[in-house]
Amino acid sequence: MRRLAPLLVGVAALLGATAAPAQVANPAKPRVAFDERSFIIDGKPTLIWSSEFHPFRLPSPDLWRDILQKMKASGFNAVALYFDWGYHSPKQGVYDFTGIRDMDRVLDMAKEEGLYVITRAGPYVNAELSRGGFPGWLVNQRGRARSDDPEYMAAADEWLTRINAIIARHQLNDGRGTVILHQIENELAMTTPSQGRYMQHLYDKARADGITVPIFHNDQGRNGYWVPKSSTVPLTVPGPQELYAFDGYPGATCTVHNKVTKGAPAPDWGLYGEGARGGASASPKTPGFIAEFGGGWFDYWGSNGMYPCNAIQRGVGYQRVFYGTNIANGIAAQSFYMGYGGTSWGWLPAPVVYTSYDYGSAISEARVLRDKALELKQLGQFATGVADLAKLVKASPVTVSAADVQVYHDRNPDTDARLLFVAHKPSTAGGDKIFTITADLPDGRYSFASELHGLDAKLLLAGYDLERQRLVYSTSELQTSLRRGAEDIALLYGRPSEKGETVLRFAAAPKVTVLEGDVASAWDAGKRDLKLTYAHNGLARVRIEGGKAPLTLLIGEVKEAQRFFRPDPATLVRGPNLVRHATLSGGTLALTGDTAGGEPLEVWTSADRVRWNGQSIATTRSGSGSLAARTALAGPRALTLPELTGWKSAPGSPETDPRFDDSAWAVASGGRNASTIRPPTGQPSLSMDGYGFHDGDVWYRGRFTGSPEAKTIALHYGAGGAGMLQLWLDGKLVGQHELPTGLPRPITTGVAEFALPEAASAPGEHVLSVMVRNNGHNWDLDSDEFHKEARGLISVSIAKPGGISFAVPVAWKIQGKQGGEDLPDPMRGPANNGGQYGERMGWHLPGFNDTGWTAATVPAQTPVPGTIWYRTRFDLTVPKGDDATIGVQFGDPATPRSPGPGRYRVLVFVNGWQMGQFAANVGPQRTFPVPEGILNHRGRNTLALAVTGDGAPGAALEPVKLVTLHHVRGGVSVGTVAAPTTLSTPKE
Ligand code: IPT
Repeated sequence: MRRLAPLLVGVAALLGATAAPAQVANPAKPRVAFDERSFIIDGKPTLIWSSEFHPFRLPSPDLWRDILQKMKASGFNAVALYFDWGYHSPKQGVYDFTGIRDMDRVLDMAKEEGLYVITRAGPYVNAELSRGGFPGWLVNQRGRARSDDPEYMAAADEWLTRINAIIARHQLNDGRGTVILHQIENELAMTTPSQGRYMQHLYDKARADGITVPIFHNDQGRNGYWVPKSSTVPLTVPGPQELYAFDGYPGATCTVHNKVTKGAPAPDWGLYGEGARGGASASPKTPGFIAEFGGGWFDYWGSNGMYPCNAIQRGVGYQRVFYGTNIANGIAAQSFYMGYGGTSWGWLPAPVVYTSYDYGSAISEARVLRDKALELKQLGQFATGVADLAKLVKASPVTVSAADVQVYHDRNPDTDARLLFVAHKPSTAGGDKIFTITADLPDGRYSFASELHGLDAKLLLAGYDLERQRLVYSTSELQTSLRRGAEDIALLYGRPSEKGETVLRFAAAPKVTVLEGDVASAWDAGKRDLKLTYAHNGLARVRIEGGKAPLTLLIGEVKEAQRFFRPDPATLVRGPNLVRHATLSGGTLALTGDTAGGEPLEVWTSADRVRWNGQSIATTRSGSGSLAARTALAGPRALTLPELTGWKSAPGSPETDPRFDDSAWAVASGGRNASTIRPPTGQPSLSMDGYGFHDGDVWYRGRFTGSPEAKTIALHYGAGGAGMLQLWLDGKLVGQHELPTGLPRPITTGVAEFALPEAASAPGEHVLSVMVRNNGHNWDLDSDEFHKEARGLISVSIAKPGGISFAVPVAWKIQGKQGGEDLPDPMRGPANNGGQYGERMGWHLPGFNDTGWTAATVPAQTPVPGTIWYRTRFDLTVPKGDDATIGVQFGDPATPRSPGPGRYRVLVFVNGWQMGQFAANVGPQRTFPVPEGILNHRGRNTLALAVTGDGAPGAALEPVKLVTLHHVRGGVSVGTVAAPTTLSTPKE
C-alpha cells in the first residue's frame, strides 16, 4: 500500500518533547487517527462534515439540544464548538461552569445526539466577541497577549486547566464522549520565536491536561502558518500540532448596502490546487482540513441588515459549488461557520457586530431551518453516507462537450468508486449549459448528458456499490440509501424538470415496476446494464427485482427529496418539517420531530407500527415498502401574543444631579492601565478597565472650580462600534456624541467636543456627569493588543479656545457595573450588565418592586434627555407541545436604519437578561428574538427597557410589541433558566 500507516496521535504525543504520557488515556489504541488523506475513526476513513455552534450565544441550555438535533437532521456528523474564556471568568482566578456555562452538558448532548465534536478552546477565539473571547480582566495585563510572556501564559493556564479538563473527559479516544479533534489558538498570524514557544506551551498544556485527540491550529487563510513539522514549507518556527487546518470565506459577498460583490470562483484547496503553501501541498502528511468555511457572514452596526443577503449569497447555489469543490478536492474535514449563529446577548458583541449573530446561517437566529439547511441535508446525507468519499485521489480526465464546463474526476484508491464533480468553468460563471460527458468509468466507457443552470454544481457517482446494487453511473445525485432487511432503498434527486438517467448493472434482466411517475427502462444485454430515463418531477418510485436484493428507487426533484430524513442508519422518513429522533423497540418505531401542519408521514423501517411525538399513527403499507400515515400530521395550535400594556416608568440618570451622592464611587486618579491609548502625561488614567469595569455603560462625575478658562470641553473616549457619550453640567445636558459607524470597520474611539455653558465660568464648584456607552472591546485578530484599546473616558480637557489644554483641573470619580469584577449575579454572568443606575439597583430584574413608579404609555410621548426606564409584565400561553421563538420588536421593521425617527437606544431586559441593544438611529436590528427558557412560554414575564437619548424631538420610545418568529408543533422540552429575581444588595 502506498499510503502511510495511520499516524496515531497517541504515539505522536509520546514523541512530542514535553508531552505527558501518563495522562494519555489509552495511548495504545486511540480511536481517532489520520493519514495523509483522511481522518480515520475506529479504523475507517471518515469524512468530517461539520458546522459551528456557540453555546454562549444561546443562553438556554435545553435549546442546545434543539440546535444539535437540527444539525444532525441536516446531515452533519460533527459540530465545532468555540469556548469563550471571558464568558466563564469575571475576575482572575474566578471561573464558572454551571447553568448556561455548563460545558460538560453541551458535550454530553453532542454525544447523545450522535455528533462528533471539534473543540476550539482558545485561549483566543475572535468570533466577533468583545476582546475576541478574552476575559475583561485580561486587558489590564501589561504582558503581551498571545505570546510567551509569563504573566499572560499564567492567565491562559488558569483557563486551559479548567476547559481542557472538561474537554478531556468527553473524548472519543477513551469512549466517554465524541470529541475527535482539538484546536489550540485561532489564527495566530505571527510566527515569531516567542509565539512559537507560546504555541508549544499550549500544545504541551493540552497534552498534560489529558487531551489525546489530534491537535490543530486554525490558520487565517491558507497561508501555511503553524504547519506541523512534517510540512514542506520552510518555517523558522513549525507548529507543535500534528494537523494543519485553515479557514476560508471565499465567494461573493454582500456589501453593507446589500449589494452583492462578485468574488473569485471556488478555490481548489486540495487535489486540484497548485499553491505552494497551505493545504495538501504544504502539509503533505496531514489530511485537508478547513476548520472554518463560510456558511454566512456577520453584520455591522449601521448596515442595512445583511443577514437575508448573506443567507442567499452563501446559500444553495454557493453551497453546491463551494462545498462540492472542497469534497472534490479531497478535503477530509470541513466545518461551516456558522451552522447556527445565535445571539450576542448582553455585552458579548465585539464592536464589529450588533446583538444578532444570525450570520445568515443554515439555522436562523430564531432556530428556523432555512432553505440552505434543507440543501445541506442533501449534501450531508451524501457526504457522510458514501464512505468512498473519505479517501479520494484524482482519476483520469474526462471529456466534456462544452469548454465552459469542468468535471473533476476522482476515485477512491481502495474501491475505485468514482466521483464526478460537474461545475461551470469558472465555477461561479452561471448561465445555461447542456453538454455531454464522456468518461472511462470502472464499468466501461460511457457518455451521458448533463445540464447546469445558474450558480450550480453536481456531485455524481459512478462505479459505486450502492448497497447491494451496482451503480454504473447516474446523472441524478444520490442523497441517501439504506437496507431495510432484505430490500435496498435509494433516493436520487435532480433539478426540477431536468432529464436524468441512472444505469445499474445486473447479472440478468431484472423486473422493473414503475410505481409512480414517468420512468422508462431499457435493458442492454451486451453490457448487462439497466438504463432508467426520466425527468425529475415530483417523486417517482421504481421497484427493481432480480438483483442481489430488491431495490426501491426513489427519484425526486430537489424539493421532494429535501423532505427526507435519516434519523438513524435503518430509517428513512419522508414528510415532516423536521425529524429529530427514531427509536425502534418491539416492532414500533417512535419518531419525534416538528410539524408546520399538513405534512404527510411516510417511513421506511423494519417496524410495523409508527408513533409520532408519542401518538400512534394509523398507517398503510405502500407499494414501495413504506408505512404511510393515513392522514396528514397536525401542525401547531393558534398562538396569540398579548399586547404590551400597563407600562410604568422611572427616570434613570440621577447621577446627573449635582447633589447625587457619589461618596462610594472610586476616585479615578490613575488605575492600573495597560491600555494601548493613554492620557497625556500628567493626566489621570480614566479608562474604565483600570477600575474593574469592563463591559457596558460607565459613569463619571468630575468636579472643577468655575473659571473663565472653562469655555470648551474635549472628551477623548473609547466606546466600540456605534458607542456614545452624554455629558451634563450641573444637571443639564450639554450634549451627546456618537461614534460614526465607519462601515464595515467600526470607529471605536473619538473626541467629543462641546462649548461649555456660561455657568462653567461662574465661581464655585461645578459637577460634570458623563455616561459612556461601551459597545465592546476590539478583537485581537492581528495579535496586536487591539483588545487593550481604552474604553470609557481616556482624558478630558477643559480650556478656552486656542488656550492651553487641560487648563482647568477636574477631580474624577467613576462607577461602572455593580461590584465590578465581583458579580452580584454570577448566574447571568459578566456580560449581562453594565453600569446604568437602574442596573445597579436591580430595576432590570423581574422581582424588582416598581409599585412606586409612574404609569406610562408606550409609544412614549415626550423625549427625555438621559436614560428613562420602562417596565411591564405580560403572560404567554404557548400551547404545550408547540415550539416557538418570540421576539421583542421596536417600531416599524421596514425602517431599519438612519435617519430613523430619533436618536435613542434601548437596552432590552427580558426577565432580567439583557437580550439586546436597539439603536434607533443606527440600526439595523429592530427585532430581538428571545429564547424560551429566558422567556417563560407558559406564564409571567417581565420586560424592562432602559431608553437612552438626548431628549431631541423624536428621540422617544417607539411602539414595542411581541412577534412570533418561529412556531411549529414539536420542539424539545425547555426549562426556565435559573437566575436571581432581585439583587440582594442594590447599591452604588
Ligand atoms: C475568522 C475567525 O476565526 C472567527 O472567529 C470569526 O471571527 C470569523 O472569521 C468571522 O466570522 S477571522 C478570518 C475571516 C480572518
